[in-house]
Amino acid sequence: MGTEVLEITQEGPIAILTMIREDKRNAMNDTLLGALDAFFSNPPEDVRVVVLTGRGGHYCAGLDLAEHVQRDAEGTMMHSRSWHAVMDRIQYGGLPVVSAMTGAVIGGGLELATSTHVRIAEPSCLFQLPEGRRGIFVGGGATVRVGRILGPDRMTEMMLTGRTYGAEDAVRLGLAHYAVGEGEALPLALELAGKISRNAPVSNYLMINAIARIGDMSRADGLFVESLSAALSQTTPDAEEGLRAFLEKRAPSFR
Ligand code: 1HE
Repeated sequence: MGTEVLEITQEGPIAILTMIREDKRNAMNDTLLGALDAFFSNPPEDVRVVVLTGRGGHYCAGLDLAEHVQRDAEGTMMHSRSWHAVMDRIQYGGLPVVSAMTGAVIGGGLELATSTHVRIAEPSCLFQLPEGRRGIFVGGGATVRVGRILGPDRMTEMMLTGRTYGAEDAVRLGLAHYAVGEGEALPLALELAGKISRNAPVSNYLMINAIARIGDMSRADGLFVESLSAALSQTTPDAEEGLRAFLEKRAPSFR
């Protein structure tokens, strides 16, 4: 499985997607974006969780700047919208995604990371939004995703100064959830992906869809959608199995 820019392997219910443009620090060109889109548009049926990582010591160095300069305004807008579509598919497509990050998590790389649900950072990680230094602006969803994690004020300062955050800062700020030692991101990602894969699929679906969407709603609307989500999950056969398994002191067996 996979393409020349994205290696795809599978270990049981876990798909491992590795970006392999290492000579370009995994910069995101249209081919790589298309390969991610193709996977998340039509994932194998037996995949429950995805681990996303980059080869060569870097997660993703952002937009491939060599391709960017060739677009006019209309083309750039459409290109930005195509990023939004892919990042939305990753965030809301239904599969939990765990990012194992090293090195550059820069620009579009941070936009990609923040569309994934669990983020693990090694000491080499560099979190940066250097668009101002390149004379451009973010276009892959950062104002919404990074802005909501950091808050607009801190994101503005991050972009204005072009500062770099490391792994520990990233955890403190919410850009990552775990800071681990060198070489430990992928093993932890696989361990967490295993745990996530053993949850009921509908529960996972609601966690990655309902919570983020409720964050965009008023309090009253959010509480209403929470009740609907509870009704949906608690009336499935998996809920019956999950509750019975707990009472019978055994591991649940979900669909
Ligand atoms: C690239 C890219 C790229 C590396 N597009 N080619 N992103 C950036 O502004 C980040 C730009 N990159 C860097 O700051 C550095 O490359 C790194 C910190 C990631 C790595 O440094 P280093 O010293 O290990 O590698 P290098 O020598 O700088 O780069 C190695 C090669 O990768 C080199 O190509 P080569 O042909 O000379 O070997 C670089 O040109 C190439 N490379 N990064 C194209 N990004 C939807 S809007 C999103 C807007 C953005 O993402 S803006 C942020 C873009």
